[in-house]
Amino acid sequence: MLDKVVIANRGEIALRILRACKELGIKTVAVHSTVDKNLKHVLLADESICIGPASATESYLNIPRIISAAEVTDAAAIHPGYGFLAENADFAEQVENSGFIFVGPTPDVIRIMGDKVAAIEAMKQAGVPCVPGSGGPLDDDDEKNKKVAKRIGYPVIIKASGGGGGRGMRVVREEKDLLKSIQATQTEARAAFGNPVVYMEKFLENPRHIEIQVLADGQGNAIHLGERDCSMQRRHQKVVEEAPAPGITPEMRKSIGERCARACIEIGYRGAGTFEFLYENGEFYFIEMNTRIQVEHPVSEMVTGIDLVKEQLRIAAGRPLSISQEDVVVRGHAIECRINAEDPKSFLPSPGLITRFHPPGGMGVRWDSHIYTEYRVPPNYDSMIGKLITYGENRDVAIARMRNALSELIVEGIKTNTPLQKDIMADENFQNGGTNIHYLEKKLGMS
Ligand code: MV4
Repeated sequence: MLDKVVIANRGEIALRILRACKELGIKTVAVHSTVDKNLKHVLLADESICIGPASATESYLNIPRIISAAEVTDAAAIHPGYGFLAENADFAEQVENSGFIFVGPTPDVIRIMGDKVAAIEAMKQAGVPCVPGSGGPLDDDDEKNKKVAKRIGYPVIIKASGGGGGRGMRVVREEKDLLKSIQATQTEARAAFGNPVVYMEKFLENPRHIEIQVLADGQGNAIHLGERDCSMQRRHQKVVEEAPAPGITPEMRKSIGERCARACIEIGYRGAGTFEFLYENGEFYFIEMNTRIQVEHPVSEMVTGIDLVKEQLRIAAGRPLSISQEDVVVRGHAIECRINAEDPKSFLPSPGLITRFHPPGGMGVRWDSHIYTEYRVPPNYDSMIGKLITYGENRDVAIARMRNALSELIVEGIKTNTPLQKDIMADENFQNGGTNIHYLEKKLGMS
């Protein structure tokens, strides 16, 4: 097993990684900014190094400082968590070139998945169902682009190849708007991502966002851990996630999951990964792949009993997958509510001192968070302060436990989105299951 791991992240995921390391007997190094010196995982780590000021560009995004921390502590590997440098191929490459193990896929695979046109092409080749589209970049031939759109059928969506996660997209409903929309998206993409390449897809009006969790060892073995439904979102920020996705049968799960696992083997994937799909009228359409551990990974862990972060570390140590597909059984139901330090109505961030804190508990309740009484939420980073996850033998039990757990959660001194989460859990349409990606924004617009 790895001897020592640098945790190149902060907050709840840094603590989550630390816990997995401790279970595996791996020593830990916390690297942190000045304002994060009292984070829970920093206090629990074997060693800690301050790598810079609060500004993420000078600390959690500063590649030389993180690699230097690995050097001075003589660590074996660096775990990037999510966000920050997790999907930065140059970082993964520099980590490897400095003689350390990057806990994640190879730099070339990260690079392919960061280029959405290349990612879609790779998945199409590997037999993963994709959205009908241009099948490559759009060029400057106006007549050709009009023909592509006509073949796909309006409405279409123009997306930036360097984008992803909802950045750099434009819906086009009629031919008269096509050319100026392509140009505008190209201009935006060049400015935002330094890459003007755009592509075209059929625009799906009311899909759900369903994603498949995979694990691969880079030695010819890959498995899937079923799906998560992440449709409950606002402005591309997920609010609630669950596993399994309502209405997805074991046969559908096996079919799409096995295609993702097979694709992992074909592209030489290593580590934990997520295939993002839009799901509409009973069909899955691949849109993007995430090459990191994701915020919502606990719901997959709860329904399969597999510790995804421990698996990441075992794979990074060069061990072949210890689990086979037959060992993976999706049982019961899990829901995650993201708890953010924000105003539940305006959604403005609400950093500051937590004056009182009581975590929820009880059977089937998991609280993944770094917060404590007297902890100060800094204004410099993402506003997520914790994840409340409940498990039950079925969805109704998971929801009932979530409603209890939310009512037990006490965070005082700052505002949180707990009231919004209580509203969602009490919502009849959520309770029925299967709401689409537009549901929450429509609900918030009405109320
Ligand atoms: C789409 C789409 C409809 N049709 N692609 C937004 C985030 C990025 N990952 C892809 N996104 C979308 N791509 C086609 N062909 C609708 C969205 C979309 C969306 C997707 C997932 C979750 C939330 C969303 C919210 C708005 C739009």
